[in-house]
Amino acid sequence: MPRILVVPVGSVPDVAPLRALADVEVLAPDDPGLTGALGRADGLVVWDGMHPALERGWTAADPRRLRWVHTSSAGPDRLLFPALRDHPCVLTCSRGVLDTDIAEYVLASVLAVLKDLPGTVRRQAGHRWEHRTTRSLAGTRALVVGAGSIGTRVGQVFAALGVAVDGVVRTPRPTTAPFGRLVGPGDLAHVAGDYDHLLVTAPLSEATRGLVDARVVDALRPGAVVVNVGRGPVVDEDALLRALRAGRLGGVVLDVWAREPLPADSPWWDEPGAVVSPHLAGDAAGFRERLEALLHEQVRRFVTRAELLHVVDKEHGYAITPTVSA
Ligand code: OXD
Repeated sequence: MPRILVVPVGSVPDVAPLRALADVEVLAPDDPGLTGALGRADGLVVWDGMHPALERGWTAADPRRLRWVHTSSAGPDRLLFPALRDHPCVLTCSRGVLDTDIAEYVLASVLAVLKDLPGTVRRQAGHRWEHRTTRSLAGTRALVVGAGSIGTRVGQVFAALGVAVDGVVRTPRPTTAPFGRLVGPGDLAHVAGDYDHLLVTAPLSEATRGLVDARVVDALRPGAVVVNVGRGPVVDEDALLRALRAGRLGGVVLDVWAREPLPADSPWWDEPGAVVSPHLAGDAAGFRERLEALLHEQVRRFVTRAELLHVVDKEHGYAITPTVSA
């Protein structure tokens, strides 16, 4: 039976169904036995986060033995440290599981800003009945930065409500629904001003780090809404804060941050035009069970040498299709 090491960094997955298929060892990331266990593992599952001990202990991962690493995260960036990138193992991630919930969260974020729900809640706290005019979603334009699996779902949800949706993609490809137009990252600063909403869903890689920079932020149209559910370092948070404070943006909702948890002294906490969201966009009730179901399917495939799902292109930092076996 293959040996699978499961390292729960946050929550602990239910591994009971896996025990019939593999010899499963569950070890906390700070367990002194971690390095030894890595050395005898054929497969490694990193659950709910990433821990520096894994990178430190990585020299023990036997390139002739360890064939597969899986992360419960949708975005694999935290596991793409140089030694794992160079290791021959196949890396898979939990692509697709959270897409619909993340899309709903992005929609809720934009609607909350357009309909000024935070303002209404603030007035309610002061028992103030104040009529205002709000903004419509239908008829607006959205640019989705990162038109992958999450971005496409976001695009579908917005398009269904009458929003014209375009996307930014690294590799040029023919435009298909829900996108009306797909542009490359180099065009972002030129086109950003054409949109009412900038919706960032991109994974973190060398190509996307800092992609939404000060030039892009400065190009946004007055009243634009910015939402980030991709990765914090994809956007220049300082440039966003400056634009928000200058009254140039309609609102900013950030679910992911350059530093998580957001430090207690971050100026964002007290920013009235911002929603500080603690990296939970996709975590609707039942999400852990859905991630476990994918894990069970992956282990079944690994053990039977079938093709694994959601294999990560280690160079570019996101999941690719087609599938491969390990
Ligand atoms: C992520 C996740 O990758 O929450 O951000 O899975």
